[in-house]
Amino acid sequence: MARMEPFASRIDLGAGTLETAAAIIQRKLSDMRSAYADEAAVEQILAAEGDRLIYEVRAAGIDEVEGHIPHSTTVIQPGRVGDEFHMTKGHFHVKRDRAEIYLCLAGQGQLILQAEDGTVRTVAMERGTVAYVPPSWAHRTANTGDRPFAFFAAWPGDAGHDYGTIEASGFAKILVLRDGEAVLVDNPRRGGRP
Ligand code: PAN
Ligand code: ZN
Repeated sequence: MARMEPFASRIDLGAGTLETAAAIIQRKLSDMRSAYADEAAVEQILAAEGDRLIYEVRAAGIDEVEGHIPHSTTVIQPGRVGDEFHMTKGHFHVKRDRAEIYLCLAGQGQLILQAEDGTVRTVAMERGTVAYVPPSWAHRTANTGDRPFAFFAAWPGDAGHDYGTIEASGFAKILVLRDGEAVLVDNPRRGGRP
């Protein structure tokens, strides 16, 4: 591996964002149409109000190769699509045995994890929560609050990101607002995606 100069970044601890980022990725509702269970709600939002920013990832720009520890911040805007909370696309790591660490910096949300056999778990996150994504769990985060939900993430450089598995079948469960509470319910579209 080529020698790399040491460096430091700054995180705005109020907003929970990397102030200087080598790469910024914005995910809008139109980028993740198939991620939400309520297809009609997606189309209704796009028609009525146009596109919507769901989340932004700011990455430090570390090479995604073995030995490095890439890291980033993610900010998910508050809101819902139908009754499903705004969330990230979610992914497995290509190398399934690569873990990850999340540190919540702002807002409130849930980390939703799914094992290969479809088992789903959630971990509540608020400022100061360090959440561990163990090897072999797909992971996504959802904003369950009314402010932006932000967290720092660091993962092994050779983990890789497999979005296709989740895009194809979705998570077995979705996080929705029911009677004022965030609850996990069966995904009505699981396995039945076009
Ligand atoms: C995170 C995620 C980030 C955005 O840095 O990449 O929160 O979520 P998606 O990648 O699912 O769009 C991470 O888990 N990296 O491995
Ligand atoms: Zn990951």
